[in-house]
Amino acid sequence: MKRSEFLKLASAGTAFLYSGSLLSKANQPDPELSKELFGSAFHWGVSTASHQIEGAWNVDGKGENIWDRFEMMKGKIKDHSTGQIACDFYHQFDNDLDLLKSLNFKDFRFSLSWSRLLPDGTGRINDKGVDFYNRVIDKCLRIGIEPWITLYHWDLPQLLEDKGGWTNRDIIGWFAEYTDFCVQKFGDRVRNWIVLNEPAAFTTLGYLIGMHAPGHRGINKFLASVHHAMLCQAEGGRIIRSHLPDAHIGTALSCSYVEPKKQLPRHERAAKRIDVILNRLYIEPTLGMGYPKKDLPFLEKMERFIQPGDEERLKFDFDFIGLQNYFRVISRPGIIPYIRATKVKPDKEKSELTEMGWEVWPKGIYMSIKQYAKYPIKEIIITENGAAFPDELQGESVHDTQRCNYFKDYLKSVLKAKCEGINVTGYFLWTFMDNFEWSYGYKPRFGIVYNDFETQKRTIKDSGLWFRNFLK
Ligand code: GBH
Repeated sequence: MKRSEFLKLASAGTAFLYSGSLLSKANQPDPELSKELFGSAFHWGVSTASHQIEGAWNVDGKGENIWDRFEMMKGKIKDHSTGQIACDFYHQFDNDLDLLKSLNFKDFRFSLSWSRLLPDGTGRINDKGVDFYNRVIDKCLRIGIEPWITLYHWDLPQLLEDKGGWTNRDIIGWFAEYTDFCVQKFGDRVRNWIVLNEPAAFTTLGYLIGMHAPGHRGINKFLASVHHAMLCQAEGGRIIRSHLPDAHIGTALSCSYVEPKKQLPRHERAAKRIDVILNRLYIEPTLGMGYPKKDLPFLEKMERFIQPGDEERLKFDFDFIGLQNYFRVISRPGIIPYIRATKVKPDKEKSELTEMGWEVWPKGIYMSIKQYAKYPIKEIIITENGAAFPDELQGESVHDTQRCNYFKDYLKSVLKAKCEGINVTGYFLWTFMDNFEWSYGYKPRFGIVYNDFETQKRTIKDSGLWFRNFLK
């Protein structure tokens, strides 16, 4: 029997055996894990993003964003869905935050929708948008949950995209205005700020391969968007710091540990190039190391977007770096233009894969933490980690055995890095409830809470129950 079939059968078997009982086996405490082992100051949270949960896309004065537009184009979203309603968090947040509290989480990461606050991207203010986030923040504080704001999680106002979006250097000014505005409105109550979410993803997927909004393809668009995103990353940090000297400021980077398929120089060089494009490109300029051109020569083309003084402007001394880990990448030499390397597809006979086709490999998060810990980073926080599996709602339960095991194994791996002395200070899982998974629509479910998108009924999955118990 193939391992993947075995795992499916095994999890179905477990679900069957334990259905009806409150705690399924996977939901039992793990003897090797306790929250105390992570220390009493450790942050335990969930991560979310505005466009994936809020819905209310054209309600109360919100402006159009690039995803609202992209979703209307034919064939962009796998199940032809949109984020127009999503989890309707805009109207349900009060109950949702109570639910989060009941699961014993103390930290909530969410992003602000730029076009809900400034519908045109700059200038005109939407007071109802400000009210909404005020209510979310105040609710968090009232029930003892610490809010963590992400300024940009991919939903650029469409009017700014019409002017070139991330490819237009003016975005430094637009983003500065937006950041300044948010900090002035919410900085009296919010201490934790994350400037960007995964610049690697929104530049690569949005401007190089066109799989995400705004759907562009091209090397120059990509390089321009990277440089401008890196300038905004640092500029955002500076603006927050200037208003809030005591703020806890970070940015969230996707990280994938990259390995060569074979121990051959050609393979090793290919792996190095992939490592640049997935990891190093987004952290090294921030640390004042410049762009890693030596290991990926086509980055020389970035030169045309660089202006005098940019090297300094790219730097910012973040309090923490958010690491988001989902999979490792095994690479070999290949024909992808410029990068001349390719990712090797994980073998589903040999490894467990998630619904996204991502390999479950808990050691990967440990390897990534180790890799980033070599840089002079003060504090590492896992700002996302999680998995989609084909969940089934059975009455009032979802026996997501695979997800329970996933979290336990990844947490052990995070703990290992922490025990080796690396300053990992928090873990935010992806994600609170099933939501709009970008170009995949609603099929992949990443939540520890199941959402019925017809009725907006939330059901705590076994993984949610496991966390409730673990965080007690
Ligand atoms: C996160 O992206 C997102 O922050 C979140 O919104 C999303 O719902 C969640 O994960 C689940 O997908 O190799 O060119 O694709 C994680 C997925 C992993 C996508 C790293 C981009 C690197 C660039 N990202 N990947 S590329």
